[in-house]
Amino acid sequence: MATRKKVPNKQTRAPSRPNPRGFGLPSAAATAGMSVRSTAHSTVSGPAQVAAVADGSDHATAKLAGTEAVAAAFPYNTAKPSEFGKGSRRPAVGQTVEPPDPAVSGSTLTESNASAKAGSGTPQMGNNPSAASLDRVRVDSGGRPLTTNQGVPVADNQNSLKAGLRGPALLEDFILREKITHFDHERIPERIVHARGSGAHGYFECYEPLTSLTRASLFAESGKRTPVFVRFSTVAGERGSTDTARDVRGFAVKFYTDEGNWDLVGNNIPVFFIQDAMKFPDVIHAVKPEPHHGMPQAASAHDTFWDFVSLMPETTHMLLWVMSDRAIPRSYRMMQGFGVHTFRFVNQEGKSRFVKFHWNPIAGTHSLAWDEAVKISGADSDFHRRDLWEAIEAGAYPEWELSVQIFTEAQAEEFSFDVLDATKLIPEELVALTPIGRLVLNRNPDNFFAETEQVAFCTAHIVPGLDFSNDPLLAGRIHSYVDTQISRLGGPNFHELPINAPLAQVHNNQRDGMHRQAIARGRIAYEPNSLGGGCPFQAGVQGFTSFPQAVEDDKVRGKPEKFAEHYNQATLFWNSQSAAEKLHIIRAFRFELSKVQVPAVRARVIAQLRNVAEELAAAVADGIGLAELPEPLPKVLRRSPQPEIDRSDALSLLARPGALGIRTRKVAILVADGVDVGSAATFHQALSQQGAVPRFVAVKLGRIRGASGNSLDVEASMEAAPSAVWDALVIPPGDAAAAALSVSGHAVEFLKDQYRHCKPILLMGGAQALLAKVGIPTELASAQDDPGLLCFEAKQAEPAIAAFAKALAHHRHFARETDPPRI
Ligand code: HDE
Repeated sequence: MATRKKVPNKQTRAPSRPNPRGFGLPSAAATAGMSVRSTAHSTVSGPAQVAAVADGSDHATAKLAGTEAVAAAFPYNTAKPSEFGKGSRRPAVGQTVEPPDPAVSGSTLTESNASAKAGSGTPQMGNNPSAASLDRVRVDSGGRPLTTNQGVPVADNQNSLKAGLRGPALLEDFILREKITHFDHERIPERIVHARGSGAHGYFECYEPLTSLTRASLFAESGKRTPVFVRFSTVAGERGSTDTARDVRGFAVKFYTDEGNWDLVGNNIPVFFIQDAMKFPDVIHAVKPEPHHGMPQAASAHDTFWDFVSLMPETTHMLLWVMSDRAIPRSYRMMQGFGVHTFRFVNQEGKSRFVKFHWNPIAGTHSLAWDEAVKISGADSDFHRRDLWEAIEAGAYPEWELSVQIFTEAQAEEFSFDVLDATKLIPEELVALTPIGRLVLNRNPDNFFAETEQVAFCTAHIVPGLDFSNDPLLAGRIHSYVDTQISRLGGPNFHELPINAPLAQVHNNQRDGMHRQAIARGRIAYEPNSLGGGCPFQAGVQGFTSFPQAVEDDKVRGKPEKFAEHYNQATLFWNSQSAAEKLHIIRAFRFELSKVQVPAVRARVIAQLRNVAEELAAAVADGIGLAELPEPLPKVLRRSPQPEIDRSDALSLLARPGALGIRTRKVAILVADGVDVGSAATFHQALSQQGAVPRFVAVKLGRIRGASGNSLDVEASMEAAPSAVWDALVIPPGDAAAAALSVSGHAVEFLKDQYRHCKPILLMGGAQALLAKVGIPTELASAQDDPGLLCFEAKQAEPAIAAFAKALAHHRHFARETDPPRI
């Protein structure tokens, strides 16, 4: 960046400015000097030459002389040549000079008059204080009386103002009216998609300098930490919809880098439904509640969605992912994130390589069972929001590793698919993942609305060192995100909302608009200028420069041929799933299509699936009672490109069990009067020590009396926290307790659901009798032992805990699963 030269003000000595004086009081000077002094106070015109004034003068005259000096330092625009031809590849740094006195670039000579509101009277030159930490706006009301929005203390917050105690309320009551009016306008439009979400603060830490690949400052040093705000979301549901709907999850990360904000607005699925932004409103209209009756909420299981996707074969690959367990994650902490599109890294020399971004959770990838997700929706529709919040509050900070796939244009040419097609991924077998850093979420927001609701992610927010590819879906997004904030957040100044404001300085000539916060000093709102010393000036090549990709072609509406192959990667995904995952996909299609009322639409989906895998199409057809398989959907390409691989283990959820073991897993210890309190406490303590989250659960809150006279406090009731919200179950020894639980419908259901959802179950001593009562088979359908169903004698606490921890770390025991479930 150019160093700024201060312009000496030879003509006048700028006096110090305690306050502006001398208005309209010409001294006994020469006529020329008089003319300068008088016109310095007037707006009509100016002297032919300012240089004539040499004596100590008043502030206005000094300002005029300083302005003349600054303007004279710009005899012409030095940056012009770099606008044209080859020169435009390396834009010049804008010319700037530093004014001899701050008043020269100020708005008003009165700025030195300080006040508690107007400020110190000393301008903060070159600083935008709104680009700073959230401390500047965080409010705490401790020890403060209630006030109106104008800061007037409120004497009585109970009663409106009336004419007499039983008289009519008075219009004059500005306190009541302000309170109610603000309340009336508390809501803003929800996001058109991804309305339901939860966010957290944290940081991104770079492993090693990536300077050979990118000049992005956040990747420049090992150990460098960049603050982030992350928002996870579902797509289709409205703001108050359930967390555990079958849906794609948003994974949006705002990096507050020191060269501006970068938003990586991704999903937990690496591909998308469509290839071109032109179809986005269609796919969203199809999945959202049907417009005539507003149903169903947060669900793709309805006619319009399946009608649309079965007419759009490019959706097939994504459909396989959305019908898989990826779409019902156990926790936001346990899902991957993907940038989806191909982006560019650009290094200091201007060399570019393609890049795809992957977030991999340290907690591993884990999901819910569909029946469980449905039940959680009733028990706790905030399940994912609560999980994220509580994990962070407890200090179990969620963590992901960021990896990249780096490849060249030449490599991309060779692939059987097009890297600009967002319905395709790049298998890790073709381009390996390189870990480059980690993301840690370590702070919950103070205020949901101010932070999580008002955060505005935009794919257009990128920083030097990164760039877009020509993915036509991405192109539409670059427009859409800024645009949508204007109606959602009420105008073009949403970037000034504290959560959106960058930490990097913001200086430009954009002005005005609804809810403007920044108070720009001075009269300059254009560039080039000489009157403001050229500031703010263009940064030149150190600023963001677009990668100069060569483009020469006809203007057309269309897609490259490789985009027409829609099934290879859907088949790859199917082939790469474990048996249990395949069963879940079949069941998901069966469930969704059972909700479709038009048989022709159901049949069309089967025709679509026949191009993925015959076994899948046949199983789903059987599940919906379709006796005869329809012809497969016709393909556009006569000869499909040959895929490079037909199986990729990394595409299975089981590929990433994670490194957390049993940490943060929620374990219900079911208790009733007569329980062995000592044993129950031992389990509680041992599991807590290993980082799990055990709770004593009973029919109702209160105190449970143990077999030997001691007692324990119930921590949750089965009504308030039923089986589905727990990861595992322990029933401690105690014959009387087991007998009491066996006649409780809640307890029976609890045990049955733990079993049905393939969760680890530990039954101690007499509790084993409950198996028969609930009808739980002690062996798998294959007649083998069920590794998730553990029975131990009352005194075997130690081996029982060890075996249970192992079973819990395994997460789910799908070997138990049958279709339909045995109980
Ligand atoms: Fe979005 N998307 N999207 N999207 N998207 C929005 O922006 C859009 C797409 C994603 O937590 C909206 O601020 C278009 C792909 C996330 O606040 C809107 C197209 C991916 C979020 C919008 C896409 C996403 C959004 C609505 C196709 C994964 C939530 C509110 C051309 C890579 C961000 C908003 C948050 C939100 C438009 C496709 C992810 C309307 C036009 C592909 C995670 O601007």
